[in-house]
Amino acid sequence: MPVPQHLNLVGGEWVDGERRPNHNPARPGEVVSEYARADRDTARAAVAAARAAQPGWARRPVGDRMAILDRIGSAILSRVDDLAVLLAREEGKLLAEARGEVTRAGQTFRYYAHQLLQPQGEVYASTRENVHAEVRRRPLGVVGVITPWNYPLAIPAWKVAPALAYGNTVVLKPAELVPASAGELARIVAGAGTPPGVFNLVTGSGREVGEELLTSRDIDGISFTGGTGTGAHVARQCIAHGNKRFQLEMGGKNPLVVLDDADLEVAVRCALDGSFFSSGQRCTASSRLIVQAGIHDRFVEALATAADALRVGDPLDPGSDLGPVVSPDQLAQNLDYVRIGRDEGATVVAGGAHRADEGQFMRPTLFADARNDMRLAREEIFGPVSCVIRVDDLDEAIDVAGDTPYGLSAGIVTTSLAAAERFKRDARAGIVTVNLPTAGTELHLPFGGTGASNHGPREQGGYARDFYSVPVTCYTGW
Ligand code: TXE
Repeated sequence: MPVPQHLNLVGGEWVDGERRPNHNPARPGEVVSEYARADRDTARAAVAAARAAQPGWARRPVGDRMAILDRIGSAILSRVDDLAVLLAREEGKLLAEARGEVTRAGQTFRYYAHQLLQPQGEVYASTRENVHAEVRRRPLGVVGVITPWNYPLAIPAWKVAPALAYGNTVVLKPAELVPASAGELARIVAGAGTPPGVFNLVTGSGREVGEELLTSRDIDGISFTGGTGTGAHVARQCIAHGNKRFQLEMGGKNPLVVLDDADLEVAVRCALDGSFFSSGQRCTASSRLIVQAGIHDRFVEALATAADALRVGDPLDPGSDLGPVVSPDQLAQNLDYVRIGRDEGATVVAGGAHRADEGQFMRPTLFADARNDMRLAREEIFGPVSCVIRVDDLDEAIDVAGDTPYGLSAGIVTTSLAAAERFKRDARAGIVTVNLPTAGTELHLPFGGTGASNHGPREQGGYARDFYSVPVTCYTGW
């Protein structure tokens, strides 16, 4: 079978660059696709094309923009099977999860097509005589979209779709580990009749191509998802270079609280999913399990047994529960944290060992006897590694859950309505779940966190408009 080739898309033209292979994390010798690496000049040309196309795109009738977004969404949905296989092969998530992600991406484009029929402004009573007061919205302008590897199609979709819907043009820079999903997205966007320059793709390094987007005076805003350190750099560059608007979605160290009154089966199911599924490579993963003393031992035993029973294997094999870790670097980082956890005095109760012949496959690893001040409990690992922290009561659980620099998602497993309501009120996170895993969100609801997890307006749902458009207050005298 020929290996798919992906080029950069600049002003409607396919632009070549230094060719690089993209490998399958489940079978490191296997080339999934080949991509053309963009350099700084290509990135500059993409920004110029987006700038030139923006006024015309913003003036297109909403009906045209809707039709194009709807066609993009439908094209993605018509290709769920092949896009999911490609995504699973390049990122390593299970085929079933990849199918869910592709479907989500398609639905997201269709959702924003229809969001354009919602009210787009507000009328106020003026305090003055013969004055009309209203708030309109205009597009932000040219948006640079910088995305990570863990959701190669869904994250670009939930940034690009609202950006285009609200009249912006886009330069997308995906993570270099996942160029094929972004390359296919570009083909679909171009094939849906999107005018040249409205959507541009530049696949290259953060240091060169990403940096060009951050420092360009022709970009009005950056939407970024990735590591917290990179996010802080994005923020500094955006302020220094034209005071660009920026939106940052970063890491998490998300707590799942399990109270004594919890249904043990529900608690184990939530912890297993939140901690280990997708190999823990979700920013909403639960990596701190905060468990009340009365249920603690039963919970640890049941979760360790369930974790040990998970089958780690090829993402295309329907018998696998977990795929590989995305890259050798990520595996090394995960194993480093397993060593750190042991050195800090936590106890491995599941997994914990890795042999060289296992390649990038890592067994889910669970620590007991963790304390919230350990690095194991404070730093984002982004792998199938979780730890249990014992607490006495709900008050302590809420304190420990909130004692983190992050604040993306937080969950509780309880049968007490009062405890659930208190947790929803007091948990310091942007997403709170009750009797559900901390991961797993819906496209029409706002997504984002607090603290080191987030900066700027929420993504997804109707809230996305706050980033991709600018309110303009108009007073009209008559
Ligand atoms: O992220 P990076 P990486 C976390 C997770 C993981 C760590 C590193 O802990 O182990 O981050 O992952 C681009 N200017 N998350 O290396 O480096 C980069 O090319 C402009 C959490 O993938 O932050 C990529 O497109 N852009 C996370 C994007 O930023 C730059 C998901 C993210 O890369 C740049 C992924 C620069 N100077 C990782 N440097 C989540 N919250 O979901 C890099 N980039």
